[in-house]
Amino acid sequence: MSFPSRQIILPKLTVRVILYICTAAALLSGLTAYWSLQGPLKYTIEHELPSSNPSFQRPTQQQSKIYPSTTLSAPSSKATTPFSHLLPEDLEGSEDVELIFKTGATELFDKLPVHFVTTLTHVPHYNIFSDIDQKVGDYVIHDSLKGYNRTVKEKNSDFKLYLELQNDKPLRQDPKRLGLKGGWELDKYKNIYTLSEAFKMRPDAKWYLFIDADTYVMWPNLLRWLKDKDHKKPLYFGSPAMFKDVTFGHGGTGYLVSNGAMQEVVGKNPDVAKNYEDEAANSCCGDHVIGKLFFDHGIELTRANPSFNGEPPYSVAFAMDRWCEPVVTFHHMLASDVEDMWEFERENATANRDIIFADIFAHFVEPQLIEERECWDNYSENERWENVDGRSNLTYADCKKACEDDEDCRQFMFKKGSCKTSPYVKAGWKLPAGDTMKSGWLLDRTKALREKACPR
Ligand SMILES: *[C@@H]1O[C@H](CO)[C@@H](O)[C@H](O)[C@H]1NC(C)=O
Ligand SMILES: *[C@@H]1O[C@H](CO)[C@@H](O)[C@H](O)[C@H]1NC(C)=O
Ligand SMILES: *[C@@H]1O[C@H](CO)[C@@H](O)[C@H](O)[C@H]1NC(C)=O
Ligand SMILES: CC(=O)N[C@H]1CO[C@H](CO)[C@@H](O)[C@@H]1O
Repeated sequence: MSFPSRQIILPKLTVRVILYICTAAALLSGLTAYWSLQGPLKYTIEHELPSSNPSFQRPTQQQSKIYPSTTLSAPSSKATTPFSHLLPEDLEGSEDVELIFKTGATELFDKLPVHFVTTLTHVPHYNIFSDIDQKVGDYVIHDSLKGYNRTVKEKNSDFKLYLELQNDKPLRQDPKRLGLKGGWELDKYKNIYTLSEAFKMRPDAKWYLFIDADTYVMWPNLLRWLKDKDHKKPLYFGSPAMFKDVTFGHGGTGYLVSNGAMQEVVGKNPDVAKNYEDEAANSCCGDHVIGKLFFDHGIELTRANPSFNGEPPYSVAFAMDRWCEPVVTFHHMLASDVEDMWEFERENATANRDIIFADIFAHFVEPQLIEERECWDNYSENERWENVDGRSNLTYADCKKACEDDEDCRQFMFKKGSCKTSPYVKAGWKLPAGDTMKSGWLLDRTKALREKACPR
C-alpha cells in the first residue's frame, strides 16, 4: 500500500480553522510553498545521558510561575493528583527541559489558561511569551518583541496590532472585545526573539521545547524520548516543513533545541535575533526563521515526526506507518481537547511504557467509528470525483462502492457531486446542523488495523 509522501499542511487544518478561512484566505496565497514532508522515522541515536536528580527545585524568579512548593504534589483540595501512580523517577529529566509557550494577546485567554490546570502542574520549568507583558494570576507573560528595532516596529505595518496593544494597555481593554486583528502578520517576528530570550533567561537547561498555546505535550513520553539524546551536541528536532529551500521544524507541532545548539547560536552571539529581523520580514512564518537561523549555523533539522505530530486526535491520519510510534505532541488542541487528553494521559501514562498512536486510536477514534455518520467530515483526501459533469447524480452508495473496490481504502466521505476516499482512518468532526456531508468507514478494514500488535 502506498501513501502520499508529501502533504500540504494548510488544507489539512481543522474544520474549526477552516471556519476562519475567509480571514486567512489572503494569507494562504503566500503560503503555498509550506509543505510538510512525511516519511519514516529517522532519529540520531546518541549516547546515554547521565541520570539527573529527580528532586524538584524551586524555580528561579524569572520562571513564569513561582511554584508554591518544592514537590509536584497537588494541593489536597484537588480531587486527584497528576500522575499519582507515577514515581518521581518516572518523571526523571523534567528538570532538564525548559518548555516555552508562544502565544498572542488576542488568543491567550482562549488557549492558555487550560494549561495552568493541566500541563503546567507537572512541568517544573517553563516560560510564556506573547506580544505584550502581562500577568494571568501568578503567571507572568513576557513580551517577545520588546527587543525588536523600535524604528522598524513603528514603520512596518505588520506591527500595527503590536503598537495598538501597547497603546491600549493603560486603558485595560481586552483586545478580543476590541476585535483587534493582525495576530498572524505579527506572529512571524516573535519566534527568534522568543528563542534568544528563553535561552538568556535559563542558559543551563539541557533542552528547550518551543510550542504554541494550542499544542499538547505528552510529558512522560517526551522525557523518555529524550533519554538517548545528547544535549551537548547541536541538535534541532521537529516535524519538517519547507519554505524557500529551508527545512524547518513546524512551530505548532513543536521544535526542540539542545543546549549545544543554543550555545552555538545564541551563546556565542547574544544579539543574534537582531540579525534576523529582515529575514523575519521576508519570511512566511516564524518557525521558518528559526530553521534559517540554525541552517546558517550549520545545524540541520533532525526529523522527529510522527512523534512530533501536527494534528489533534480526531484528524491524525491513522495507518501502519505511525501505529507503534510514541506520541510526543498534538496540535490544534482546543482547551477542551487539552483537558480530554490530560485526563487520558493521567490515567494511562505508566512508568516504562510510552503512549503510542495505537493507544490514541483505541481511546479517541475507534469507539467513534460506525458504519456511517450524517453531517460529518471524515477528512478523506483522495478525490474520486468532484463536481464532474454527469456525476451529480452519483450517490452515497456509489461512493461506498468506490472505496470497497480499492483495497487500500478504509473510509470515504460523500456530499452531492463529491466523493473522497482515504487509506487513513480519521475520526473527523461533526459539522454544523444542516450540512449534507456524510461519512462512512469500512469497519472490517479499520478493525484490521487494530490487529497489529506493537512490541512493548
Ligand atoms: C533600527 O532600524 C533603523 C532603520 O532600519 C536603523 O537605522 C537603526 O540603526 C536600527 N537601530 C538599531 C538599534 O539597530
Ligand atoms: C486509559 O484509561 C481509561 C480510564 O480513564 C481506561 O478505561 C482505558 O482502558 C485506558 N487505556 C489504556 C490504553 O490503557
Ligand atoms: C446521471 O446523469 C447523466 C446525465 O446528467 C445521465 O447520462 C446518467 O444516465 C445518469 N445516471 C444515472 C445512474 O441516473
Ligand atoms: C479536511 C478536509 O480536507 N475536509 C474536506 C472534506 O471534504 C469536503 C468536501 O469535499 C472538503 O470541502 C473538506 O475540505
